Amino acid sequence: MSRTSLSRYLIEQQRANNAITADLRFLIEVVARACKAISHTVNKGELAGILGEAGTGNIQGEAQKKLDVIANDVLLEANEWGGHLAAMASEEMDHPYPIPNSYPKGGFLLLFDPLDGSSNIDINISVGTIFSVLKAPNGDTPTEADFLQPGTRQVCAGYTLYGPQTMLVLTLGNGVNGFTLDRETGSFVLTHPNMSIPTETREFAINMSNMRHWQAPVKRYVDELLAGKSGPLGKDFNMRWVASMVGDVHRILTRGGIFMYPRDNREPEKAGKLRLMYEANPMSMIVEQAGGVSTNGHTRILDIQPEQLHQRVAVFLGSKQEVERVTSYHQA
Ligand code: P6P
Repeated sequence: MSRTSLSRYLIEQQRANNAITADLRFLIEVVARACKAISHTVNKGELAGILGEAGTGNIQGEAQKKLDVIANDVLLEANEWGGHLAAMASEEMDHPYPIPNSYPKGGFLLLFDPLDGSSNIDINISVGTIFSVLKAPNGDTPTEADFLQPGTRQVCAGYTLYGPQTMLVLTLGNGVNGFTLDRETGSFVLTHPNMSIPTETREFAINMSNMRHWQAPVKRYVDELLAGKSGPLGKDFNMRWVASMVGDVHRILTRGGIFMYPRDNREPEKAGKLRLMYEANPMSMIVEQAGGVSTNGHTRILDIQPEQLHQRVAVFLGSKQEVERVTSYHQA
């Protein structure tokens, strides 16, 4: 039997479940096409002279890689003309990008981290694109304030992982499905239907080099993980850290685990390293739709009312049992 393409999956979702409108289907297909182009460019690497620094910085104060800028431009150019968006926002742009007046405007806002994990590009480790879709306000050109909607208002979220396979993982709010890019046909094909995160796990992901900067609840929890079978958790744990959130989240979606990027005392004024609007919120929607849990140590991430477009947040996400455990330690 032939596999289901992304296009067929989206048409069936629109027709059978009214899960999406024709405009949202078109938006997702345009984003998927842009991710194919990014995948092609990422795979060229130094052959195209696109590794290394761009010589510019973003609002996060981070040096931009050439591929950060290229991926951002690919997503802008692919999405600005279609008439399905009112504006876009990106980790790589200080302010939202309004759809030019020369194009029709639509009813959605698209937010993205165009190339997450870009510090891995030059060492040929997996990177990815993360995207989130919100409804746009009626009428005028959206302001930054129009983007500041809690994660529960997302109509769709997904990521594309540029790894040994290029995979697009998507949720429309009714489960999580994974599509693998078939380079011979150029189609994303449904290969991982109804992805689900096991409630329990023996694997954790955190950057251990920051241990001396953690706050007490995180130190307590990680000490218990490291204590293994003879410790209070009564089992041994393994550790992984890809340093690409997309890679760590995909592993957790595939076999369970807990991913942690807590706030720490290096920059106590910052809530954490990861960004709420285009990293934590889309990943939290995906994780919850796959049966997992995602908090900032205190509250459900999707319930957080954003105050700034590029605000940061602490992230604990993945297998329900472990995320609830470390979250409970923050209440103690
Ligand atoms: P560190 C990539 O830069 C990123 O934003 C996430 O994708 C990743 O999980 C994290 O930062 C890695 O941070 O401090 O380990 O380099």
